[in-house]
Amino acid sequence: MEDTTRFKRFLKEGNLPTPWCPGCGNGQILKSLAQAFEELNFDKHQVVVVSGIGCAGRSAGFFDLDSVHTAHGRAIPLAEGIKTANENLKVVVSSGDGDLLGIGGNHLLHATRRNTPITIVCYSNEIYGMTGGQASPTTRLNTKTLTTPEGNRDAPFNVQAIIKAHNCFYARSTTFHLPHLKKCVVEALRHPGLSFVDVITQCIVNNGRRIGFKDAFEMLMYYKNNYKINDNAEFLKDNEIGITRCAGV
Ligand SMILES: Cc1ncc(C[n+]2csc(CCOP(=O)(O)OP(=O)(O)O)c2C)c(N)n1
Ligand SMILES: [Mg+2]
Repeated sequence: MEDTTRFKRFLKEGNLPTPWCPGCGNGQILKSLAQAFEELNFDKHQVVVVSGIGCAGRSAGFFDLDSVHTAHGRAIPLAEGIKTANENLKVVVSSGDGDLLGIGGNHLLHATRRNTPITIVCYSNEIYGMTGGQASPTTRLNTKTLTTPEGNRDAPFNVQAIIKAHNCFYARSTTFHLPHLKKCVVEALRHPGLSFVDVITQCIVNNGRRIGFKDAFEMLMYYKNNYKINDNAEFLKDNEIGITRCAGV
């Protein structure tokens, strides 16, 4: 019988529980990453995980691998440096939307331009979670946050368009669609160039409650009902999750 617990070899179980709030989706993403490493039968010495700052930024410390918890917004250039120094490593960035698209946004642009062969997993809770729920680059239009009490007036970043502008790999999933999320990470890790997995995840404490969700379960049910899987699209619609096609790869 298949041993479904083998993914745990990639995690520091002794450090659990994580500091994340009850109901937070980050643990599911952490687990999906470890499961994807296991599915690809990675050697522990072959993988490095890099995080920036924020709730999601704490994720690197829970991997029983070489990992770095670096400065805010600097996970991508650090990962590129590691990859440049040792191209045999699988270098995975595991960090938040604010970290990767806000403060580190410029690095993301240039990493896609270079198509550096790293995998970036973005914990997209649509706010700056750790600091209390300020608007982030992924906050939706008209959404109330700590810094936009009357609703966000700015449209969110079109992350997909940015990644695909340089023909890098883009996939999107949610913390409700766990088998799909793992599949996205596995395919991203198999991709020969830069790959980006956009994971929509619930922050009930600093986002969900403010926008009317009673608990994390309601947010997950919203993901279930709102998102349809499309794994064969050139470009995903707003209500779709999936693995997009990459020309020539
Ligand atoms: C240079 C710098 N600026 C600001 C901060 C404050 N800060 C800490 S965490 C954080 C938000 C991180 O948001 P995100 O990357 O979305 O992660 P989340 O907490 O939502 O998982 C900010 C602004 C910091 N630590 N360093
Ligand atoms: Mg965030």
